[in-house]
Amino acid sequence: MSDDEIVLTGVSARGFHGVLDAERRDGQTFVVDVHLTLDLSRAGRTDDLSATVNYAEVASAVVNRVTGPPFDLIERLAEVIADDVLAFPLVEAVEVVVHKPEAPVGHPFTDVAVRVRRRNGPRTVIALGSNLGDRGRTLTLAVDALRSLPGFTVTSVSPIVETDPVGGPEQPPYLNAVVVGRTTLGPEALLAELHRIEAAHGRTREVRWGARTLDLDLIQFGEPGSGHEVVSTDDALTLPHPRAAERAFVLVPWAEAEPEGRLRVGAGDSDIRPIGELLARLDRSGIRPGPEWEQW
Ligand code: A4P
Ligand code: MG
Repeated sequence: MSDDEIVLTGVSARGFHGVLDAERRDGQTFVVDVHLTLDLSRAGRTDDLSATVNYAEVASAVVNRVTGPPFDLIERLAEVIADDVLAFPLVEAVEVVVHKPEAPVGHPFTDVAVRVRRRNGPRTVIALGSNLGDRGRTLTLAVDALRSLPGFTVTSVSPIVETDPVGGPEQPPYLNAVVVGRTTLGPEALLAELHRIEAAHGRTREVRWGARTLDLDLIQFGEPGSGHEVVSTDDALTLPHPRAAERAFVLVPWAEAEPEGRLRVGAGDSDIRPIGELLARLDRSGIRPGPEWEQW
């Protein structure tokens, strides 16, 4: 992890967090400090804003959370701010301190605060598919579930595409999408969470069709070629997903979510290919724009 930091302290705004009625009614001042860990050497060399994180945007994200829907606990407020900050590109880790200097403590005091430190884990690509039920709604709920999954930070969501079914028995067209995120969960734990989300959102009476209202596939775990990459031939979890490279319904939305994405197609270093290159060989005629995402 880098030794460099951006330090933003004393961001203050009025919020309505707390368990007491008076706190919810009257609000109070919250003060937030954020330490972002990221490699600043490229920004230092190039003087280019895109090589770093814009701290004004971080401050806006903090203020949006402080002034946004109220939580009971500042622990929760700190957690969601940490999640938001980890979603900025380049951020490796974050420390968030939320101060509540007007808290109802019942005694003279100067300040009370919580401090959380969170790290960004390996980059992970998840493909979503649905061809039964209210497909767009199901995909939206699945992305919602990923956004609120502890240990998983969504960094990019593709548009939805509608796709002709590939393989299997005759079945209706799919809606597909791709979510790119970072996770501190291990690959097996993440797959178990994906199965839980499928079960919670995907299993209704349509089971008789033998198809699923929601399919969540783990396409890639860890940046290929990096120390985080997981390669596995285990049937219970094959990584990268063995059929991803041939599937336009995965690669088209992935390329929209992460144009610079790369996928391993074999064991060697030269087998890590830009997804754009893989896509160029595929027939995309069965892929068309899908509906907009429903409101989050
Ligand atoms: N499994 C192993 N590796 C993985 C992985 N990387 N990600 C195991 C997810 N699961 C993995 O999967 C069966 C088992 O695969 C799991 O228990 C898991 O431990 P499943 O999701 O229960 O079953 P499935 O999805 O019906 O089977 P399968 O073989 O994964 O099907 P696919 O390949 O996902 O294909 N056409 C279009 N246009 N769009 C689609 O989304 N999807 C499919 C399903 C077919 N045609 C499609 C689409
Ligand atoms: Mg599957």
